[in-house]
This record gives sequence, structure tokens and C-alpha cells, in this order.
Amino acid sequence: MIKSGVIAAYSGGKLPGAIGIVRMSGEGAFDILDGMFRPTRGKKMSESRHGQMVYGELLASDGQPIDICLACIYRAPHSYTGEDMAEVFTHGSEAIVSAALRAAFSLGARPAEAGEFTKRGFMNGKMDLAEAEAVADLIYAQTEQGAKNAAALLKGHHSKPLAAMRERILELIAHFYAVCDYSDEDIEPFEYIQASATISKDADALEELYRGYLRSASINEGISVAVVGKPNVGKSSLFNRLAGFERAIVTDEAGTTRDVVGHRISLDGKLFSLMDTAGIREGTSLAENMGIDRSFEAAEDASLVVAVFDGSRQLDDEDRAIIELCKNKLSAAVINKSDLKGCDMAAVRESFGTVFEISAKNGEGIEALTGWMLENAPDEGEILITGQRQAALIKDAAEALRQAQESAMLGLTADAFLLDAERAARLIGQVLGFDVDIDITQGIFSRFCVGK
Ligand SMILES: Nc1nc2c(ncn2[C@@H]2O[C@H](COP(=O)(O)OP(=O)(O)O)[C@@H](O)[C@H]2O)c(=O)[nH]1
Ligand SMILES: [Mg+2]
Repeated sequence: MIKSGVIAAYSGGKLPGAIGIVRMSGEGAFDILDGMFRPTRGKKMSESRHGQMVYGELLASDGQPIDICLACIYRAPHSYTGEDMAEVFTHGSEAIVSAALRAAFSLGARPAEAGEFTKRGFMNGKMDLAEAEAVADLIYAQTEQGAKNAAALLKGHHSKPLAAMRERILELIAHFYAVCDYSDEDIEPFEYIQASATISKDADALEELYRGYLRSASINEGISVAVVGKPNVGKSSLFNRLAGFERAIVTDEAGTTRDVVGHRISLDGKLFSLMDTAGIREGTSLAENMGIDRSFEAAEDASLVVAVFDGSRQLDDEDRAIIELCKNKLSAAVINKSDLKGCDMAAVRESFGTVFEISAKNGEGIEALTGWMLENAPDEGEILITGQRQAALIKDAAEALRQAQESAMLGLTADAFLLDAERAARLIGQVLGFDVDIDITQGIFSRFCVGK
């Protein structure tokens, strides 16, 4: 007897392709597979071993063989969803895959919604919500580093310590209540100082996680590098050198680049997102001035700033404005046009810790600059949280813990301490998927592909 809860979907890549994967999950999935897959030798699929690949015939809904391929079952709870699951690995033809799905539907399965397999995994406790979000990160990873980061998140790199932290805070709260409720019994006294120390360490850890999130865009979008400078110093020429082709327009006319021009490059497996910007000066037109505003924004938002100066000309106030702009940024100075006769660049050398002399025209000195970019790229080994939802909760939880800590230190009323500690525990819980609104969970899973 087939239950109604079996979902089925195509889970493979673009068709036609080498292999198509049709996946099913739910109680009754094995019965459906028995109806559509006939092993060449031996027992029925429902009697095969967990995880064993079985060779046989795939049957269309009219019972006729339509493919000769492999199938496999996974027994609950040892599957991705935690339910009984089945997979058929067909030849990668659209016709075969549709026929396989039609067969599954005619035997009682229903089409899976986007992310429904993962959602079931979450509901069945196979992963927490943060880990489920890492599955989406894995699918959408654009770089090797992005995938490695997502894989670590999926394995619970941050989820496990967060779950432990939540437990710790809940225990603290329980202890506190116990002392209040049974003050005459033999319960260890509640030490505010000790509680405050524990909480403070946890708040540090949460703040560190949040700072990591702010750097996480670099994992998939590339480490942002803004090339800034006054007009005509050779920003676009340098940008094109780094890009490896004539991406931005170069002329000897000031004010040529009016918008931020972006291009991604990969250096030693690391992705950089380069931005060529409009030359910063008193602009001569509305469009140029708007471009200049964008240059400031790009410099402000970038992880690294490359400030370009024309080494063949005396420094002027416009150059000094650039020096000022870079004061609080991780930046390097580039003294360009080293192929020409040089001028005094002492002010640049004094203001920047790192200075490169290059010629964007003939390529001299570019490698030293790319070396600096690589050295200053975020550490590869560090695993960062990537989701905005998680980051916002973590930030609030850190604040709640800081407030709880303060109340504990000041010896404020028990209520103040408890309220904040409880709020922190709830927020951390939400990162992991406890007490999360159904719409929020639904929103998370709907971003997945069908079949995942
Ligand atoms: N001699 C020399 N000229 C350069 C060099 N880099 C750029 N230029 C010239 O300087 C002018 C302005 O270059 P461009 O890249 O458009 O500067 P931007 O306004 O800062 O983007 C163009 O005529 C370039 O050919 C260089 O290294 N050496
Ligand atoms: Mg330019």
C-alpha cells in the first residue's frame, strides 16, 4: 500500500547529459521503485541493501522497459532526508527522465517542491537550519574557496559551537531559576561574576562570527579591489593590465572613465573583483560628478584600495585628496609611468606603508602589486558564516549577551539579567532553526532548486 507522502523530482544537471538522477523520498518510496525498476538479477529493490547500486531495467508507466541503468535505496533514518529514499541513475535523456518521473507519479509519488528534500532533512533533524542554508551555499558556490567554506558549514563548523553556547546559556538561566525558587535547598549559589565571565566569552565569539560575515562576500564575489586616483594617472591602463585585456577605455583625456567598471580575475585560485573608477577631481559635468561620488563609495566599500599616482608629474592637491582618502583603508600606492622621467614622490612614500613603482604601459612592476593583493587577501582557512539571516541574529544575540553581562556586573535586578540572557538563547536558537517562523523557513527552502 503506497502512502501519499512520497515526493519525486529530477535531481541531476542539465539534459541531455551523461547521467540523469531521479530521486524519491518518503514512506512508500521503495514500493514505488519496485513498480518502476526491475533488477536484472536477484531480489526486488525494496529488499536490496542500503546504499547498494543495483543494475536493472527502468520501466515506463506502461510497464515497458525504457532504460537499462542503476538504482539505489537508502533506508530511514540513514538518508539525506531521514526518510526512506530511492535514486535511479538513468541515461541522461530528457525523454527517459520524464518517463521515469511519470512512472513515479503514476505509482503515487507527487512532484517535490523546491528544496523539499532538504526541508525534510531539516524537519527530521538531519541538519539544523544553518546547515541547510549551507547546502544552498554549496550549490551556488562560484569558487573553490566558496565550496570549501560551505562544506565546513554543512558539517556544523559553526552550528556545533553555537548549539553548545545555547545550551550553556540555558543552563545558566536554569541554575539561576533554581537558586531563586529553592533558595533554602542545597543548590550551588549563583555567582554573578562567573556568569558574567562565561557570557562575555560567548559574546566575543559571536562578535567575531559577525565580523567574519562582513568579510564573507569575498568568498564568492571576489575580494574587492578599488583602483582610485585623480584623472589621467593611468588607473584604467593599470586595471586593463590586471584584467589582461582592454576592458576599460583609455585616452589621454581627463574624465574618460565616468562609472565604476568591474571585472573579476583569478590569481593563484583566489578571486578578485577589480573596480576601475572615475578620476577624483572637481568634476566638469553632472555625469562626471556622479561618477566621482561612486569612486568614493567604491573606495569606501572595497577590501583593498590601490591608489594610483602619476610619477612623471608633481603631486598636487588632487593627489593629496587621494592620500587622505586612503588613510583608514588597507591600501597600497602605485607610482605609475615609471617608463617616464620621475618627479619627487616623497609625500606618497611617507603616507603609504606599501608603494610600488610600475608602468601600466609596459607592464613593469605589476607582479609586485598582484603579490601584495594576494598577501592581503582574507585568510583561506577561516570558515565564515555567509547568510544575512544568521548574521543579523548573531549580531543581536551578541548585544543581548553584552547587556546581560552588564546587568550581572552592575548587580541589577535578576529580571534584567534573565531577560537578556533568554533573548540571546532564543536568537542563537533561531540561527539553528528553533522557533523560526514558518514563512522564514519556507523562504529559505524555496531558494533551492527542485530536486535538492
Ligand atoms: N608613459 C606612460 N603612459 C601611461 C602609463 N599608464 C597610462 N598612461 C597614459 O596616460 C593616459 C591616461 O591613462 P588612463 O589609463 O586613461 O588614466 P585614468 O584616467 O587614470 O584612467 C593615457 O594616455 C595612457 O596611455 C604608463 O605607465 N606610462
Ligand atoms: Mg580611466
